[in-house]
Amino acid sequence: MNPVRFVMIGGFLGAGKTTTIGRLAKMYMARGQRVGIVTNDQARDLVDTNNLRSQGLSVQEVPGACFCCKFNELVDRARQLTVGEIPDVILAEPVGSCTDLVSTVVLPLKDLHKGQFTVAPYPVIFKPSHGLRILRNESAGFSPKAAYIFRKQLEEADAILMNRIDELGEADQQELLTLLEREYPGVPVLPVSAKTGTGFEAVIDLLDRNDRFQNRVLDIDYDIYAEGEAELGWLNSTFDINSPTPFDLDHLMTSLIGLIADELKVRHAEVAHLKLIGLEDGASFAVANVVSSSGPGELSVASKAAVRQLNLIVNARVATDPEELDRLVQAIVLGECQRLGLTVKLQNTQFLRPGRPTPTHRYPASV
Ligand SMILES: Nc1nc2c(ncn2[C@@H]2O[C@H](COP(=O)(O)OP(=O)(O)O)[C@@H](O)[C@H]2O)c(=O)[nH]1
Ligand SMILES: [Mg+2]
Repeated sequence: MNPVRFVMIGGFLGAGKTTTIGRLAKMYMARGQRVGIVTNDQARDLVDTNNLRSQGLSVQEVPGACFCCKFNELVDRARQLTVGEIPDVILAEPVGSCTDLVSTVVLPLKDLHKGQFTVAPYPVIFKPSHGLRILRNESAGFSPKAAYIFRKQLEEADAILMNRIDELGEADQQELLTLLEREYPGVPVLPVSAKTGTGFEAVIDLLDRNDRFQNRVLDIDYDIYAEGEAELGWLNSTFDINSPTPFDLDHLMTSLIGLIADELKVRHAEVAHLKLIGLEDGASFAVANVVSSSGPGELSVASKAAVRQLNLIVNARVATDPEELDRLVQAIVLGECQRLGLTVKLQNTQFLRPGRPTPTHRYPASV
């Protein structure tokens, strides 16, 4: 068996990793390659997994902690994708608040599993909404400890994908290029839009390269990293929604994301990423996102469907107490469904402050 290409796409919460992975998967498939995907977060029922599976992609999930702390499970999941039809490429999405991934994932994979995988260069997606403020040394809405993670992620990148250029003005793009060049000298910056596909030929070319990469082992303070992680409360809730008559799925998703985002704004709780997926039994689905408190909620995947039954999943990372976040989300979902005459039942909810990362391996230098 030929080694499988392992492509990990890094970047902060809400930077555009899942959108990028969906797009890359289709590009690889268009050139005749088979693709498998591994997603990762603190628990099960991930919006991203459901989103990518709903696009017809083959996805395995590593829940419970980040790839670095679940390295063996990452390798197992990647191997599971090779049962049956062996993929040519595995696309992996780490948790958006995780860093030090070169040392804890890329280098161990290259060293311990070199017969099975060849590891592509490691690109990190730059998120302009928080990133512009962080690079200008302004407050991004959360503490400097979470901003520390944001900076460290970029510091270990083989290339920086400057995302959302579809909505960045010329002046902001220029300023960002200057700031990134100053902060991360010598690191290639690729302007892209995961939404429109602009710049993605260059991303594929980069990922195909086999020259010497993955040398950027971080000098990192795990105390600050752990405190930054813990600052961003984590919530995962699922609801069953039913109605005797069909209701407009996109309308419900748009109103829920708006209501939750507005309430968080009132409480000055900065959103790193808030995402909802509404799934009708194996048929229609819609996805809604908010990626910062300064931006609007958006329906990123519209279903254009009227449904009677819905499984709603809410995943959130917000700079606030996770228990309060849980109460707030439940109150809004229950209240809005009641207002619309829908029956709603909470299926499952989990909330936490992520604990200190304890990587399975940590390689101090390039292998
Ligand atoms: N306008 C625009 N929106 C984008 C782009 N890339 C991602 N998004 C949106 O940003 C949000 C978060 O994207 P996602 O891929 O889930 O981010 P992740 O948390 O890094 O996986 C979604 O609403 C996407 O539709 C882009 O290039 N342009
Ligand atoms: Mg994602």
